[in-house]
Amino acid sequence: MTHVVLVAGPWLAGTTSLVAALRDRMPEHRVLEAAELAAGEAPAAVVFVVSAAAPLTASDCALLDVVAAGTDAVIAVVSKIDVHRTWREVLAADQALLTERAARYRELPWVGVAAAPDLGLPVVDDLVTALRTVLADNTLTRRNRLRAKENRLLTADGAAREGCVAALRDQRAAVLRRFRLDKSERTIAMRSQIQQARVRLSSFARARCASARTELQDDVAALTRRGLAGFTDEVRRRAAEVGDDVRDEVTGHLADVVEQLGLASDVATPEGPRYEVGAAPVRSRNAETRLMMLLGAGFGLGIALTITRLLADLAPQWALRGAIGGAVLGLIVTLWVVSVRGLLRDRAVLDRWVVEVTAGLRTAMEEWVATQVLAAEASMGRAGAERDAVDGADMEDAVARIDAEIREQTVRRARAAAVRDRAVAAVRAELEGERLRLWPSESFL
Ligand SMILES: Nc1nc2c(ncn2[C@@H]2O[C@H](COP(=O)(O)OP(=O)(O)OP(=O)(O)O)[C@@H](O)[C@H]2O)c(=O)[nH]1
Ligand SMILES: [Mg+2]
Repeated sequence: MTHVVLVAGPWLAGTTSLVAALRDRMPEHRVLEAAELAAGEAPAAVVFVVSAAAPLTASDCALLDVVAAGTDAVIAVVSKIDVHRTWREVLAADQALLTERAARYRELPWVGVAAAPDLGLPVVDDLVTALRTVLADNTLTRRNRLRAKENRLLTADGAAREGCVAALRDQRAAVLRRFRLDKSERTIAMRSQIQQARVRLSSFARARCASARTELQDDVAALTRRGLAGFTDEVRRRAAEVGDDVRDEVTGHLADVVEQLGLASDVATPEGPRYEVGAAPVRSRNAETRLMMLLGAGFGLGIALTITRLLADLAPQWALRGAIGGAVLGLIVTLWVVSVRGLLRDRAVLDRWVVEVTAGLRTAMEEWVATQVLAAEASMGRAGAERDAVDGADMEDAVARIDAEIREQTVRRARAAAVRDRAVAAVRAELEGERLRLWPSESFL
């Protein structure tokens, strides 16, 4: 009967060489390396190869556990005995190590081989003999089946539940991580939005004040004497307009930010910023005005005299009328010069005043914007904290649910483990029975 023999061992143990040698000597069986074993295919016997160069390491033992998990017939092999003269000591040390590890390894048959010696033919006779004995044993199939069953009992159920608990733990960690991440992401987003709003809104306020100043200066440049009286009201109206615009922009933008951040905070529409514009400076009748009048009068007198003299020379019969006309014209010119000069002076005064007023307006607007942004920040901070609290409660609920499930799984696992232990004990008892039949004097499970 053809059996599948698995040859496995740690790195560079000499597995491939031994497989070649065994295939040569036992063509009636399929000798495979671990990688050649089809999924789900169970070997009838396992040859575990370790080099005679050094004793087994912990990872080598773990490898043996894995390859021998579903097969009861295992033969341990120390390889390269042609070059390692101390192979018997190494074999004894390995044997002692495995005896410590598990009861089932206590009676493991050990042989030394040299599958690819530097000189001469392969030395695998002992192994071939041992393998043939093991494979010829009529309890082999049953023992392997029982060992596989024990392995399934030990791993399948436990692995499934372990997987389930591990998934729950992952889920729990993910919930916590998401909450922390969301929270810090939101905090960062809020800070950045508030900073942007601060910059944007104060620059809007500045720009709006600058445009108001330009407009008012244009108005001043075109101001007539009649318009002078109403100019203060015009400036007040414009200042109020600027205040309204700034308020609309600020409330609109802050509401957008609140919406973008998905906060429940309602930034209440505030009272718009108000800036008290004082009365325009009155025209003062000071020395400058008097000087202006004097100069105007001089200019007018000059014109009057010139006209009078001109007419007296050219048409003496018109001299009297010319003198009267000249005097009238001189008077008119005097009044005109004085009034125009006065208007220009008033405009210059008002221009300076407009600059002062808009500078004050700008400061007031900037202060108001800063206060609003600060208030909005505080209110959003509160709303954010409330939302975090709600999210935190949700997160705690989710974590508590997962914890409860983990507890439930653990209890279920403990119950299943108890059931499984009884089943494994039964399988082991059966296996021991088989072995006692094979080697009546020993008991070693
Ligand atoms: N002297 C001597 N060298 C051997 C013997 N068996 C294998 N070697 C040498 O040990 C090295 C590894 O042999 P492999 O058979 O490839 O070992 P392996 O376990 O398949 O190695 P990996 O697949 O690479 O892990 C090679 O250089 C072999 O020539 C032996 O019995 N005696
Ligand atoms: Mg190999």
